[in-house]
Amino acid sequence: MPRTLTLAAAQMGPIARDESRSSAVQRLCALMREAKQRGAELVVFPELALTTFFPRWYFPDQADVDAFFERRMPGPEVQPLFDLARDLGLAFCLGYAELTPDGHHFNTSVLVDPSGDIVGKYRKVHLPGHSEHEPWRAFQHLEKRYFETGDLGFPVFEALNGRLGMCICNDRRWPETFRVMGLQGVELVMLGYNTPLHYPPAPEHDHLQDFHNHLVMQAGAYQNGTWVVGVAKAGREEDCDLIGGTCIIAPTGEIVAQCRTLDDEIIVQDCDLDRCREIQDNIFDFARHREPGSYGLITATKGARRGPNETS
Ligand code: CDV
Repeated sequence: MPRTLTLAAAQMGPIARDESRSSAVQRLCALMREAKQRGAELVVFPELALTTFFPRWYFPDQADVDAFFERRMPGPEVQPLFDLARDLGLAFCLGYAELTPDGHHFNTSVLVDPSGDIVGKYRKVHLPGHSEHEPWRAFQHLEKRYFETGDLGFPVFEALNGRLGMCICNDRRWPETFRVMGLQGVELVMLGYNTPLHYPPAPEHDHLQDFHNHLVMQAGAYQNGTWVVGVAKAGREEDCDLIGGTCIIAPTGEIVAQCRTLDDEIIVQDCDLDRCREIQDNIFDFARHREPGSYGLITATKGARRGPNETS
C-alpha cells in the first residue's frame, strides 16, 4: 500500500501592516476550506503568516515589536483556525512569531494534527539580516535583532503516516538544514518564506531571487531524497515586493506543482512518501556512501578557513 499524503501549499498574498490577526486568520481559514475541498490532508502556510513581515522596520520601542508576537498558540484570534482544522480533519503547518512565557522571541512554526493538537514545533535557526538600524537600506531586515536563534535543532516528527520536518525561509539556503533532517530519514520538509525581490547588500543578484529560491529547495529535496514544500508570502507588502514561486518538489528534485500568482492561492499534490526510497536507498544511501570522517570542518568551524593570511 503506497503511503500517499495529499498535500496543499497555501500561498498568501501580502498582509498589510494594519491588517488584524483576525483578518489574516479568516484568509487562512478560506485557504484551508479550499484545500479540504480539493482533497488535502495537510496544508502548509508561510513564515510569519499572521502579520506583515515586521522585521522590515526598526522599532526603538520593544513593545511595538512584541505586538507582532503570539504569547499563546493558539491565542483567541488564532483559535478559529485550530477549530476549523479539527472540524475538517485537516492537519496544518503554520509560521508565527513566538514570545515564550519566560520572554524569549523565536521565529517559529508548528505542525498541528487533524485533531487540532500541536505535534511538532520548530524554531528558525538561520536568522538573516542585521541587528542594528541601517538607514541606508530601502527597508530593514532585523531578524537578528528581533529573534533569538532557534534552540530545538531540526527535529523530524512521526506524523500523518510519515516522517515530517520543518525549517523556515533562510534555513532553506543551507545544505546543513536539509542534511540534518535527511539523517533522520525525513520524507517531507515543510517551509514557509518571506523573500524580498530586492536584496540590499547585493542588488546585482535581484534578478536571481526566484532561481535561487527553487535551486536550494530542489537541491535539498534531491540530495536527501525527500519531498519539499516551500510556501511564500508573496506580492507587494508595504512597498516591499516579495517573490512567489510556492511549490511542491518531489524527492527527485523535480517541481511537480507551482503557484502562478502572487496572491492567496492553493496548490495540491498527491505525495507518495515511499518514493523517498528511490533516492534514499540508491544514489544517496547515506549508510553506504557518506564519508563523515571527511566532513569534520562542518561542525568544527563557523566561518571559512581560507589560509594563513586571512583571519575571518
Ligand atoms: N525571511 C527570510 O529569511 N528572508 C531571507 C532574505 C532576507 C534573504 C531569505 O533567505 O529569503
